[in-house]
Amino acid sequence: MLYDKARIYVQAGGGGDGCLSFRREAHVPHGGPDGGDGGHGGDVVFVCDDSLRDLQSYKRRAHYKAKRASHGEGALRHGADGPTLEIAVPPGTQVASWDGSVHDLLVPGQRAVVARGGAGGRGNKRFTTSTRQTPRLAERGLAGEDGWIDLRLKLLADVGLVGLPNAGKSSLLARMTRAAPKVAAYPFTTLEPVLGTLEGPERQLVIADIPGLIEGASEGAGLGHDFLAHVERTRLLVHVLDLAPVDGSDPVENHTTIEAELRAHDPRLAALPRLLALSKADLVPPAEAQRAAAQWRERLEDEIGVMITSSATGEGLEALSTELMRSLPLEPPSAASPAASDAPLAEHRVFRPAAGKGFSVQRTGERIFSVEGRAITRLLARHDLDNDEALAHVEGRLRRMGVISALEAKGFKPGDDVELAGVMFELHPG
Ligand SMILES: Nc1nc2c(ncn2[C@@H]2O[C@H](COP(=O)(O)OP(=O)(O)OP(=O)(O)O)[C@@H](O)[C@H]2O)c(=O)[nH]1
Ligand SMILES: [Mg+2]
Repeated sequence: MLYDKARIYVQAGGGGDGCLSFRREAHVPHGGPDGGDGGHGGDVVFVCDDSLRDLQSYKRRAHYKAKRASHGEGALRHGADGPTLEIAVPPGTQVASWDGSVHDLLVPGQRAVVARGGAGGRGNKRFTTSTRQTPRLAERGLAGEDGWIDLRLKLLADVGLVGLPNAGKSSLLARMTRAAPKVAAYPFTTLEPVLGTLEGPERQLVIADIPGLIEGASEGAGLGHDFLAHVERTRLLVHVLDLAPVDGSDPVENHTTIEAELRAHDPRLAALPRLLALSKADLVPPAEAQRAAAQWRERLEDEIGVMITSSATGEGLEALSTELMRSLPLEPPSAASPAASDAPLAEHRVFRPAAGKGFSVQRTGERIFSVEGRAITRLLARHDLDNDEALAHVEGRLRRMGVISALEAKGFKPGDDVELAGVMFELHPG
């Protein structure tokens, strides 16, 4: 079973608290503040690891937490940063974060930071000013970012085999490579993608065999839809078309069905170069196979290579291999594939803007106000509000941020209740 999807919860480490401390030495009468800063919390980072094949390990465990940082200490000792938590995923994994950002991890070693550790709090030494020589406040560390991550593995293959169920895709893969996919005389034999390696004289190509597609596959019918993602990153598709379907269906209609499903799934898939492999040629007289091939060449206006193949006799398989090697120029699979090129690599992706500065003020009742915003939340999270000096500092910050004047503009009077990021205060700005 190929585990190609997982959903996990990640949490970056919290920042360490800043330290409130004063120097004490026998022969120094008035020791100054010497509280060190807290460390930075550990980030959560996904790392592309080619020793992994699928997302199996993430089925069993869903929560991943980076360690928090150490707190600052006296004598200006800063807390140690929390270690980065690395989560290894196989090449081809797409990491979709709760905030909407998407990272494609294709190349071993490639990294994507998905959750940043919380900033450390500043120690009291940093709050020394000309008028405040003995600051009795220090900041608390901030919480790390957290949220749900959707992991989706999209196999990295050079060539994808597509076609109706029973068309002979797996038989082709089995004949051309050392892969041993299940082959049987009924539709939907293949239940999950299988990769095989085609050995060329100078290099190898990876071929992906996916479950058969049926009409409506792109909307979820049959098995194929989920697996179309696995051919998204190929550079060429081989459309396998049964020359003599046992169910008596018309190959022309069958061809149209598959092409329409590819388009409906993703226009980029439909835009991939294509070869048409007319399969099971041994089941029809050679002249008939030749005639069919000529008709297909005419129908496709020579835009797509048409080959006659038989996995039973081996006819045309050598030619197909040669054609695949010829039409796929040497380059690493996937990274530069047309289907994947729209999505920038993770390392080029800008993460997200730093803390917003904005806040909003509202009057919520008679002499009651509320102030919200990311900066407000961070400010409050940083301070111990039972500490008078810290509270005075917070009020000073609110004033400098323009929060107090915004409150006054809404009719605020000293002593009124103000809900700051969910906590109620009776505010007496000095
Ligand atoms: N005579 C003959 N039979 C073939 C050939 N290729 C495949 N078959 C038969 O066709 C049936 C289906 O072949 P598969 O390779 O399993 O087809 P598939 O496209 O992988 O089918 P799904 O996995 O169900 O989508 C099997 O019974 C094969 O033995 C061929 O070249 N000649
Ligand atoms: Mg199959």
